[in-house]
Amino acid sequence: TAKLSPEKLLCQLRDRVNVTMIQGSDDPFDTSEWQQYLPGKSLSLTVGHLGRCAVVSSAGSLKSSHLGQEIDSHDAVLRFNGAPTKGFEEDVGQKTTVRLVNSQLVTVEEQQFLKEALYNTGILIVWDPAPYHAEIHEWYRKPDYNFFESYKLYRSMHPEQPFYILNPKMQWQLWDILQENSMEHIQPNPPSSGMLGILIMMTLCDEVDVYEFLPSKRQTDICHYYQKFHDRACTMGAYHPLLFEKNLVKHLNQGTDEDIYTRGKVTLPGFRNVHC
Ligand code: NCC
Repeated sequence: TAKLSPEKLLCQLRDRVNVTMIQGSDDPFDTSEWQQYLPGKSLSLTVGHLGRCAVVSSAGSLKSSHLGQEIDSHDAVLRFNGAPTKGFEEDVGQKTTVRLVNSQLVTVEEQQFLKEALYNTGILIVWDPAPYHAEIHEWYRKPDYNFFESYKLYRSMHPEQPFYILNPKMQWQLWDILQENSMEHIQPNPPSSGMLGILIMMTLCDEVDVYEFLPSKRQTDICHYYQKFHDRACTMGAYHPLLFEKNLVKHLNQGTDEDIYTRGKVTLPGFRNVHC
């Protein structure tokens, strides 16, 4: 299959990927118990109209980037999993508007998740790998990590902090588009938190700057800017179709190659500015 033009691809993403959060009216969640836990207000109402947004990957190449001020100049900043700002402000900034976490972190690292202050800032969103195009109730019975009890516990400890569950449908709608636009066969594993976060911000913002998802000249085997751990799979992907995600994002970039090289920066339009 031939690759779609960037314009057509943006339309496919806008029209076929349904970025929604689980609501109290969604089938297995429409119980009185879940009504107490799920946020009453929608995500878009909670964040309001956002202009320029930044998505900050957790890549080691953010180290010594001095991008902190530039990142904080955005109206909203999305970060991932346990990526800290404290002590790294110079390179990654200090603003956190949304934090997207995977269900593994919420369950396997539950103790840290429940006690570490870094999770208490901004809006939290958790996602879990669902079976390919599964219905919500099928996924609910068999989540990849059973994070629901931990979610409820966190909600009762921090009732004022907005905390959403990403509707799992979107991961496979996005995966299908990744597969259709790749020459090779992709393993049927869901996209990375990075790619999901980019789509979330494209639905909420006028414009999205993504930092160090496409690696700059600072590219390194160091997995995260906040850890000493080395693993090339972090940048290239092993479980997640990271390489295909990065090719797609490169194809959609409206910024310059120079910005990728020096700042690891890609600029994408928000879906409300995509005209099909
Ligand atoms: O490492 P992780 O991702 O938290 O990184 C968040 C997103 O940043 C982008 N990234 C990261 C490192 C790197 N060198 N290059 C990058 O482009 C990716 O887009 C990535 O998604 C995840 O996607 O949720 C992931 O989570 C970790 C881990 O579960 C969490 O950090 C919590 O501890 C996974 N690592 C392991 O399971 C060991 C990782 O595979 C995917």
